[in-house]
Amino acid sequence: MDDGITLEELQLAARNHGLPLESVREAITPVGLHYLLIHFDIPVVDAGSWRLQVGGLVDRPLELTLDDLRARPARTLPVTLECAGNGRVLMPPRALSQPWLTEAVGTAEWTGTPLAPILEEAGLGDDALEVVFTGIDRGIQGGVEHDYERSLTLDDALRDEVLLAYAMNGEPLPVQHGFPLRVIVPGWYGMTHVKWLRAITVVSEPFTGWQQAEAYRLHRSEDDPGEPVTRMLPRSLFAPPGLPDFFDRSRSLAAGRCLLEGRAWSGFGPIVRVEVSADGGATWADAELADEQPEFAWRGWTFTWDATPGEHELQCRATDAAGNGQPETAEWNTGGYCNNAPQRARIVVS
Ligand SMILES: Nc1nc2c(c(=O)[nH]1)N[C@H]1C(S)=C(S)[C@@H](COP(=O)(O)O)O[C@H]1N2
Ligand SMILES: [Mo]
Repeated sequence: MDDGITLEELQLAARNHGLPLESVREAITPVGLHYLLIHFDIPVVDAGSWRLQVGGLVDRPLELTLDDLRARPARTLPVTLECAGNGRVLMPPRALSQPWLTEAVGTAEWTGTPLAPILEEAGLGDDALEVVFTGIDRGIQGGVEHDYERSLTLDDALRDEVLLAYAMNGEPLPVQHGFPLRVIVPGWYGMTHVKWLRAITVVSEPFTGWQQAEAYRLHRSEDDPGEPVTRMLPRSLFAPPGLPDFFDRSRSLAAGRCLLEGRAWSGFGPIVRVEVSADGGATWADAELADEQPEFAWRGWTFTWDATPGEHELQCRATDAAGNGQPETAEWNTGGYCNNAPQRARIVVS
């Protein structure tokens, strides 16, 4: 960390919490432990009068109630969501925003109805290029007042796994996670999964709203246009072993065999390898991967560590089937996005 956290960052951190790292032990994150990121205010929505508008370049605009959506074919998928700003504080000089360390992640079972058949029913116009998702929430960021809105290309929006989700872990969406409806775009960083959805609009030009064109791009300097942030890079986390210190979260552990438990994910395909280092990244050894990995959720792994007396820095790193790994240092960018450098934990063994 380069310098002290500001009051503004603390204010954001007190609203938006991460996954307690010990919860990495659970394949499905309990609702209250899933990370949260809310740019503006949580809107209060009356489900009875709420409607989803499907419009823009379509032949037949639709207006759907929550009951209409629930009556359509349903699909439940475990999906790992991670904020694109995860790791931001560990990428100096840090961008002033939500000051995440490594825990802006969670995996829930999202239930909803596939988006593609709804777009087909509405009938896509010939000039259709992108689909814009608009949330009810509105605020100011970068000096610009706007609704929270993001777009996907038609190809991405029409993928089978893209859902309009009304339930999380078998319960109606909690208000903080987007009640009554949100988009789930498996494999993509969190900003894509628009909460409190009110409109889906088909457009013929690339969408240039603030959250699309200004935020979530990898600018290497202020005037670098940069590439858009899209799918999640590989990352892995472990539940820090031993006893935690309340104040600095360091760990004390008795010498001997210690079972490390973790999970790893990537938006570019299954995880094929996880490695652990107990000497600050000097040497690495392979962890054992769980037999199965859901297509869009993290993969469990374990590692038996022979903990010897002394002070150790534990790290883990994952590789996906596309060959992407976790770099020792991720490439800096002005927003502090996509920092998938390995998690580190200080352990004192005695
Ligand atoms: N409408 C709306 N959708 C939103 C956001 C928001 O502020 N407003 N935050 C986005 C970001 S940046 C992330 S990381 C995820 C967080 O989802 P969660 O709070 O359910 O974990 O929601 C995304 N969808
Ligand atoms: Mo995010």
